[in-house]
Amino acid sequence: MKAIALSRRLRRTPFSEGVEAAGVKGYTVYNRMLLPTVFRSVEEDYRHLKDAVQVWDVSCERQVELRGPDATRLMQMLTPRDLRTMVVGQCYYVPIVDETGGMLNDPVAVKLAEDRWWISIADSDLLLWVKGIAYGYRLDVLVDEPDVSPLAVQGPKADDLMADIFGNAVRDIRFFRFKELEFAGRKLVVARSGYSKQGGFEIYVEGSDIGMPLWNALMEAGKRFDVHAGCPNLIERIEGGLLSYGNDMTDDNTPHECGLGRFCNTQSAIGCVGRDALLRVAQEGPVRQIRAVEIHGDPVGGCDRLWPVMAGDMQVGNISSAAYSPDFNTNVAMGLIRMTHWDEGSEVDVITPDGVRPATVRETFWI
Ligand code: THG
Repeated sequence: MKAIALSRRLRRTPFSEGVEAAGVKGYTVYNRMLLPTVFRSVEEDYRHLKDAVQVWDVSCERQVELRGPDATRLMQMLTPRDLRTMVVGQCYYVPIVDETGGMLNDPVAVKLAEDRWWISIADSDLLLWVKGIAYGYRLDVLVDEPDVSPLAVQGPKADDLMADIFGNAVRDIRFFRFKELEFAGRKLVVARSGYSKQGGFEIYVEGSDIGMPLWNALMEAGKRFDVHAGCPNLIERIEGGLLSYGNDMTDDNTPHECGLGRFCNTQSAIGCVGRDALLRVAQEGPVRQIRAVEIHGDPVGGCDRLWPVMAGDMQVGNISSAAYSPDFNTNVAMGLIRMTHWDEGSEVDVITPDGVRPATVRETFWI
């Protein structure tokens, strides 16, 4: 593929200068913003993520801010996860559904105050849907995209590096909780979360002007931990079963098909616009669901279109993400699999661009 043209429509980030200086080798586009995909090689980045600590420019996880008396009411209209027990200082992974129960996004919701939320979105134009609902229901709430860019610090040495910058208070932040901690005289939201299974934090960098100062501080303090610029890693996220909106699911899928039923309390999520539709589909249960799939044989290339999953002549699913895993010495993959073949150990064939491969359906992911 040829290089992609840059323009105002493809947004740079507050950290782009640092990303380029670190030798970024590839990008994707996410929420119309640059998202690095590789620095050294996907395999080297993977090894380093599991052994050390990386700083990730995930500015493309844009925030939809809800502010005002109806902010919490609006947030509950968007998701079938019951938010009533969620307290200020917590983050929730929340399916967002439309009126048919179709997935519109799978963001992290951050409860900043009783009347103020950030929705840290995956790759779809959620702002438009949220503004439409706020206006259509005449809600007393402001909805906009603030100047907030997440910077993730991921890997086994993340606690030590973050403690150097923000103090030992970071060590006490619980999973999916945040504290407001100071950098350069500014209070920043620092959460224990991130798009890897290696542990770490996300700093919601409020104000683009402190982007590079924070990036540089992390890189300087991180020298003794072998810090490197990194990015969400394809291999590691498939091993961990982390879904990628637009790749592994779309608005054609319900949260239950995505395996996100554990984040739905549809019965008690009063106000959710997709509630009636989801109550219907939850009653029946899904007939296809995202599963881990082990593809046997030589390493497969990345998956830039759906690969049919076959049982004899019958198509029983699709692979949406795949990569060779050095740690598990097999091709790890995920995809929607019909219920007739979704049980642990089901033997299937995957039609990859370079031939048909035997594969085994798994009930759990690798990490
Ligand atoms: N962090 C933040 N914003 C994001 C992402 C993120 N926006 C885009 C994208 N990632 C949204 N998708 C996900 C997918 C998975 C998780 C978070 C966001 C995730 N899942 C954990 C898991 O499945 O193991 C934990 C879920 C839980 O137990 O609550 O972290 O990464 N800010």
